[in-house]
Parts: sequence; structure tokens; C-alpha cells
Amino acid sequence: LNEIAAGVLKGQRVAISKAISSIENRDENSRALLKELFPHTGKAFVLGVTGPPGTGKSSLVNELAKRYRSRGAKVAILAIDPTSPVSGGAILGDRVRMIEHSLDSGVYIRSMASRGDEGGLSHSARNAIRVLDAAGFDLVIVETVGIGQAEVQIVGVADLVIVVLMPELGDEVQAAKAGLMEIGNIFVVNKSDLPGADKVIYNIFSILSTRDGWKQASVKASAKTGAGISELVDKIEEFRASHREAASVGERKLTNLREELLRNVALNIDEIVESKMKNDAGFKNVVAKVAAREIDPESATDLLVQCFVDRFQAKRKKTKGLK
Ligand SMILES: Nc1nc2c(ncn2[C@@H]2O[C@H](COP(=O)(O)OP(=O)(O)OP(=O)(O)O)[C@@H](O)[C@H]2O)c(=O)[nH]1
Ligand SMILES: [Mg+2]
Repeated sequence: LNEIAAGVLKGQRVAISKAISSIENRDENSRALLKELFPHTGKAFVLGVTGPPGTGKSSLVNELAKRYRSRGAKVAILAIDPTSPVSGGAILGDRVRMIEHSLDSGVYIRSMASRGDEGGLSHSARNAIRVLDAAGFDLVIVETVGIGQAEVQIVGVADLVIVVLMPELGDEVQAAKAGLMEIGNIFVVNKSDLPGADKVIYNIFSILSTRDGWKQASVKASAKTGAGISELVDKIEEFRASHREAASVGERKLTNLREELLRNVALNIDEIVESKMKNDAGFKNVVAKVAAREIDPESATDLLVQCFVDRFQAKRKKTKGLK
């Protein structure tokens, strides 16, 4: 048995950290690790928390972690790229949060850089979640700053998505709102200790809709005063209860897996093309033919793809990996 995998299964923090680093760096050990851990996954509830920069996601996550800890749940927090350009203090805030929980073995906190590549976040995050799941955490909270693609990706990894908003958001956020409205199951208007929260609640309320049998909910809260946090926990539990048996959940998981495998295949093929084809003599030959105007680029591409597929199929017959 892989030593790190064994440590993860025992819930050892050092092993968990090593495993996630291995996944993040996609080193040689990461595949073997995931292979051993995967049979032990599928138990954790994954909560996605997203929203525009600085709305108080980390502060809320901290409050949620405390509530769930007091109920006896083991909680892991995965912060994806916690350095948002707007609230430069995020790192400091996250440090404070870590210190607050650092003596509690039932809480594990980890940051991951999204590195800006589109498939990267979901690939590493998904597998990091699997490590935490196998390590026995009941609740895994994934925090991402919701700008651009990030908020769409979180749907693919989370069982429930919370979108955090606040009073006085600017125009840029209005534009992003359409995307956020699509993915949220629960909308939190945080910083309700500041003026204007009721207006945001009112605006959201008119566009909430029902998806997969769940009526999108809105909750007014303040991570600062603690107001509304109990209501938020109640809503989360309501969602979990209503989805425990729902057929739509199985469908969502299947869709997510389908997406994951498709993207993995595309990424792997891309890697093979980059690493193998570039230096292949046959490939260089075709390039020379295009340069000599003996063949046009489109036909050359078709030819190369055909060669690639033929090779893949020849290999496949040998290994009998697929039927
Ligand atoms: N007044 C008030 N301030 C809050 C509340 N929640 C968070 N803040 C403050 O808002 C700032 C941003 O909080 P964070 O929790 O770091 O927000 P975030 O959404 O995680 O930020 P990024 O990860 O950088 O996008 C901090 O200065 C917090 O202290 C709240 O309920 N009320
Ligand atoms: Mg944050």
C-alpha cells in the first residue's frame, strides 16, 4: 500500500497535505494515490461557496465551519486561489482563520492556486476533494472567487452551491450576476449589518427560480455579527434532506463525471500531441510537404489525425483496455 494513501485513510494531516501537493503538481505518485483512495470516497458532502471578491466568503465559511464542528462534523476547507485582486487582505484573513482552527484536528484548511488554466482548477480541486473525502471529512467546503469561469466550474465539484453577495455591489458584479444566478442553490446577502441588504434581497427574490425540484433560496446574514448564520445552516440542511433521495442528484453526479472524463481525455491527448508528435519524424515530414506546397494544411491535419487514431487503436487492441 502506498504510504501516503495509508496515512490519508487514517486521517493523518501530514499525509493529507502531501497527497494534495502531489495532486496539485501532478507528480508521478498522484495517479497511484488516487487509485487507492477512490474506493474510499463518496461519503463527504461538498459545499461550494462562490461570489464576487470581498463579499465575505471566507468569513462565512469560517462561521459555517464552527457551526458544523459544534455538531461533531469533521470539516475541511479548500480555498481556491484566495488572493483576489480586490480584497488584498484576503490572505491575511485566511491566515487568521487558520490560526483560529489550527488546534482543532477536526478542521483542515488548505489553499490551492487555480493557476488560471480553465481545466486546471476543476481537475486538481476534484481530486483534492477526493483525498479529503477518503480522509474522513464529513463536510468539504470549497471557496472560489466568482469571476469568469471559476463560478461555473464549482458546479462540477459541489453538491450544493452557495453564492455570497453583499450590499452595494458595483456594475461589474451586475454583469456577472446572470452567471451566478444560474449556479446558486442558496444566495446569501452577507454584510447585512451594513445598509442596503434589504434592497439586494428584494432584487434577488424576484429572479429566484426552481431547478431540479429545489426552489433557490435567499438568506440575509452577517459573518460579523453572526446574524442569519443559523438560518443558513437550516437551509443547507433542508437542501441536503431534500436531495438525499432525489434522482436528479444521481443525474448531476453522472453529468459531472462525464464532463470530468471528457476533459481528462482531451487534456491527455493534448499532452501526447505536445510531447510526442512535435518531435516525430513522420510529423516533420508532413510539415515539410506543406512547406513545399505538396499538400495543404487542412489535408495534412486530417492525415495526422488519422495517423494518431490508427496508432491509438493499434495500441488499444494490444492492451484490450477498451471494449
Ligand atoms: N461589515 C461586515 N464586514 C464583513 C462581513 N463579512 C466579512 N466582512 C469583511 O469583509 C472583508 C472581506 O472578507 P472576506 O471574508 O475575506 O471576503 P472574501 O469574499 O472571502 O474575499 P475574497 O476571498 O478576497 O474574494 C473583510 O475585511 C471582512 O472582515 C460582514 O458580515 N459585515
Ligand atoms: Mg476569501
